[in-house]
Amino acid sequence: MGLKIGITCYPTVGGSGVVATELGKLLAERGHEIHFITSSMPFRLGKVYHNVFYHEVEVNHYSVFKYPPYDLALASKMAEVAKREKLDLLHVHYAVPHAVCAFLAKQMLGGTVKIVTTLHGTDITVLGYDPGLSEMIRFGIEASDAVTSVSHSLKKDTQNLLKADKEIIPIHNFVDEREYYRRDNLSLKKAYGIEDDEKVIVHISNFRGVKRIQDVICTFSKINEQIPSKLLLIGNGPELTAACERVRELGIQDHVLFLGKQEKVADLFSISDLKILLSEKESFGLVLLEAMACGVPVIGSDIGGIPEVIADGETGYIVPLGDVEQAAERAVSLLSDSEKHAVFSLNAVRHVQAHFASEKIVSEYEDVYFKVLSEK
Ligand code: GMT
Repeated sequence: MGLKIGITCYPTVGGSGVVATELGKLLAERGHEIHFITSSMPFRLGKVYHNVFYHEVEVNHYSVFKYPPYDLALASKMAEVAKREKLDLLHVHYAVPHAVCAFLAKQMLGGTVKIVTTLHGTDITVLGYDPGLSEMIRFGIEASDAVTSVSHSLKKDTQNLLKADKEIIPIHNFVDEREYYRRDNLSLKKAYGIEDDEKVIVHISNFRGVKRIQDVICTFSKINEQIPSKLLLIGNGPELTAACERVRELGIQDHVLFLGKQEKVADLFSISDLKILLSEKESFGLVLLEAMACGVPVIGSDIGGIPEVIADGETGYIVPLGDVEQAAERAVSLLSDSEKHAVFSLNAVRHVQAHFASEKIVSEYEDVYFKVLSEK
């Protein structure tokens, strides 16, 4: 039976917006009717879907309010769309403010719509430490009909930090295999001025402090001492200026390419030999999955959900947080052994297919939907 589902996410935040969007597309392909309710268009659908709709949350600016009331506008839009379109459920990504807004919308409707909340990380591992917000986050979780988390680690963090009395169902992230696969892209490598014999290391993030960009640069510098290589830094964010400075200090500016935000990252993974993500907080690390799907082995820190994504010693390596020596050592061992690299690359693709296939993960979300709808 096709369901009518409202989806709300932060359209510009990154991984959570990508997962919410991709999930909506794949659910639509399975015959569900999808209504995105967000502040701006969260996606490029790539084609027209007759059963995907977008409802923009507009916030009017009134001089009496110091801050525009986005949360109220969102709740109101959720209630309006749910009522008019007869939605079965609202699937919100992030507990605050989205689960709380959905609860308000549900109250406005007399309880006729179900709420499924997916926790992505920042709402728990960053905002959860804010005493001014933690009670509200717990409320959003407990007011939901079902709660999922993108990793077992995030489930544990949520339980430890918020002591929320609610079942949390871990559902891992996924990638759309039609987009994330390795393609022949030698001309792109050439266009960037990268020599054939140079290895390409890639890092993608929003350059927030938790991503520890300095560790990425330091690791690369050590790799580059032993192996001719280039570092692709993709994304924008608060630490970017400091990153540029560090690159200059280390005298490796000819080896680092700052590419800014990019959309077609599968094309960039296709010219890459290694992906590194050395964050201090990472509930999942969607970029690791995207890289592995494109046959790129990965090195990640031993925190959060990263060990659930990387098969250590098979698809890449997990290294202690902050241990740039070990990260560089592992990278050099992999990049200097072409046979080993080829095995890791194949393992990476297979690992994604076996554990994070979109078909499997979307079915897990559907099971949650049907379960909440079967309950009173
Ligand atoms: O990593 C970020 O800063 C963005 C953030 C987001 O909300 O999009 O990413 C979180 O959700 C992603 C999708 O589930 C996860 O892959 C990221 O690991 C998670 N980020 C953190 O936990 C820091």
